[in-house]
Amino acid sequence: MALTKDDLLRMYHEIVLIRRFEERSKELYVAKEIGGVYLHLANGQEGVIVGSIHALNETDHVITAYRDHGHAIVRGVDPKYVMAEMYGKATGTGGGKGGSMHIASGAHRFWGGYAIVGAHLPLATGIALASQYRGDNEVVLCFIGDGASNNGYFHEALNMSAIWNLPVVWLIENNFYGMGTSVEESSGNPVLIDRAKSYNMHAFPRVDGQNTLEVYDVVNQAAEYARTTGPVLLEVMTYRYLGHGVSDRLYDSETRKEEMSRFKDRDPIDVMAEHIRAQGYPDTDKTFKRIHAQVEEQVEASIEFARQSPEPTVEDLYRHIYV
Ligand SMILES: Cc1ncc(C[n+]2csc(CCOP(=O)(O)OP(=O)(O)O)c2C)c(N)n1
Ligand SMILES: [Mg+2]
Repeated sequence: MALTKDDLLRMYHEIVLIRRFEERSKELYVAKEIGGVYLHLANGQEGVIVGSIHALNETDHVITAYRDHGHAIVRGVDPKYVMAEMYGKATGTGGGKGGSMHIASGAHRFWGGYAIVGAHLPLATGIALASQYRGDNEVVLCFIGDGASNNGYFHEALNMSAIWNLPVVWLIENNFYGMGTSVEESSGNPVLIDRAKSYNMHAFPRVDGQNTLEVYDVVNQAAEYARTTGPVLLEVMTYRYLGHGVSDRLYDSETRKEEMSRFKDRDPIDVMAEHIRAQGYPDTDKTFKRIHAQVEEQVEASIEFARQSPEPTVEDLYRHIYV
């Protein structure tokens, strides 16, 4: 499907929004306004989130790990509810009980936000099985860290999806590291896309994650394949500009400096801006300026909303539990 001018500007807006939302979250976490043992940001990886989720239908499903703020926002959750969740407030997506790693919204078919590495992969298989069983033609987009691809869940979930021809797009977000361990150090074969062969699963060549539109295009094809034929594996190459979590330092070896500058030279915001400029729309720079100003307002409003929101009550502690 060809993207319109509005689509392109909306994607640009979302990339900038996630970047700014997370930059401000980092400041608020360091200032201890946002609590929790971890805060994982996707700085540098926004193009993967925006490009892939835009390729889905509204009725499709998204599930991911703990680096999850952007996924919720692109799925349509108002950033203020994401921010309120990070503040542990009653107005947050999980009533303040989940925090940063557990953003979810069933209404948006965004199923979270999981902290146990790889544990959401079997859930993706289950969501896809339900879709197939009901015959409602919905696809599941499941994000997988490169580190998570070495976890047992990966094998079990992908294998089952292959056996049952389930409608899943398995998307490995290869940001080169799981915490501080590189893919080369942790993987017998560091070309992760090769794993599709183990399951006789369809795969596409590696995707450039800094190019939002390339991600969009490939996920579009992959979702179509999943909808009509069966599961598919993607490996999207990207890079995180910060440490694993906000409290972790980034080891500044020569290798990392080289990788970082190579990826920062092709930052997803710049690559998208260049693409939009190349369309020759009138007043593009003015439009960008307006978008950045809107983002600033949106992010500050979300912080204000979170600050003003009530804390969960003691009674809330007893809600949404089994026993
Ligand atoms: C089962 C399990 N083992 C270990 C951890 C600790 N841990 C948290 S994140 C992480 C790295 C995962 O890396 P990756 O899958 O590449 O995702 P990224 O952080 O790069 O997005 C590890 C080992 C965990 N949460 N769960
Ligand atoms: Mg990783």
